Amino acid sequence: MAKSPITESEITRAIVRYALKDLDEYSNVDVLIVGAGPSGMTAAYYLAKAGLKTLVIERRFSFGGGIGGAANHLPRIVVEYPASEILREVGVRLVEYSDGLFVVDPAEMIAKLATKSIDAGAKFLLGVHVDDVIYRDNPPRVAGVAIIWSTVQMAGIHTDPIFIEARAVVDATGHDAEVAAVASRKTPELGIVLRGEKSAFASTAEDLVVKYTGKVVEGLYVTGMAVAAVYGLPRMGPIFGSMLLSGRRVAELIINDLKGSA
Ligand code: 48H
Repeated sequence: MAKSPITESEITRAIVRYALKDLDEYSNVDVLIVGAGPSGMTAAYYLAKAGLKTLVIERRFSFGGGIGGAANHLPRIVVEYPASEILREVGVRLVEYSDGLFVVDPAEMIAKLATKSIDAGAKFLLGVHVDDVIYRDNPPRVAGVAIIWSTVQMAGIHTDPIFIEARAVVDATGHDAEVAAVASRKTPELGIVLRGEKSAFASTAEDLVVKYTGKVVEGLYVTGMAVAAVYGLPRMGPIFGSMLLSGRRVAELIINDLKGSA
C-alpha cells in the first residue's frame, strides 16, 4: 500500500519524540565531555570503546574545535609520534615530513575522530552550551553540569538551565578551561585555581600537557589546552600530538577511577 503523504505535524512529532527521548536517556551518564575538539573527541572515542555511557556537549553546530582553523587558516596541521598512532588507529592518513613528524589534513582528522567516536558509542549534542557545574560537598566534588542552548546563550536572554548528572565531567573546552573556570569562580570550596596559559614553548608544552592531564577535583577532569590554562603551562601552536595523547590519557584515568567505584 502506498504511504500517504508525510504531514508537517508528523515531521514535528518524529523530531520531538526522539529529541526528548535522547535528553531523557542522557540526563545521567557515566562521562560528560564538554567540547568536541581534538582532546574531547579522542577521550570520547576511548571512553565509549571501553563501554562507558559517554555524552559530548559542544556549543557549536560542528565538530573539531580548533582543528578546523588549523594553522592560521593554512589547511594543514602537524602531529608527532607517538600521537600519530592514534590518528592511524582512526584511519587518518599521515604524510611523514621529517623523522617522527607528520602532516595531516584537518578536515579528514575532524571527520574521522567524530565518526570513530560515534561508531564506538559516544553521543554528541551540538549547539549546547555548558553554563555551570553541579557540585556536592563532604567531600567537595563535581556531579554534573548545567546546560542551555547556545543560541539562547548568544542572544543574552536569561533562562534557567537544565541539568545533566555525570560520574565524571571532562573539561575539554580548550584555552579558556570554561568548566574549571566557572567551578573555580562560583564554588571556591572546590579548591580549583586557574594559573593561566603561558607563551609558546612547543616541545615542553607537548610533554607537560599530557603529564598534567587528569583530575582537578573529585568528579572533574581536564584535557587538552584546558590543562595548560589550569596548571600555567606553555602553548605549542598548531602541533596537535598532546591534544590526542591527553584525550587518551584522561580516558584511561577515568576508566580506571570509575571501575573502582562501579
Ligand atoms: C560547550 C564549549 C564550551 C562550553 C568551549 O579549543 P578546542 O579545539 O580544545 P582542545 O583542547 O581539544 O584543542 C586545542 C587545540 O584546538 C588548540 O587550540 C591548540 C593545540 N592550540 C595551541 C596554541 O598554542 O594555540 O575545542 C574546544 C571545544 C570547542 O569546539 C568549543 O566550541 C567547545 O569546546 N566549548 N562547548 N560549552 N562552555 N566552551
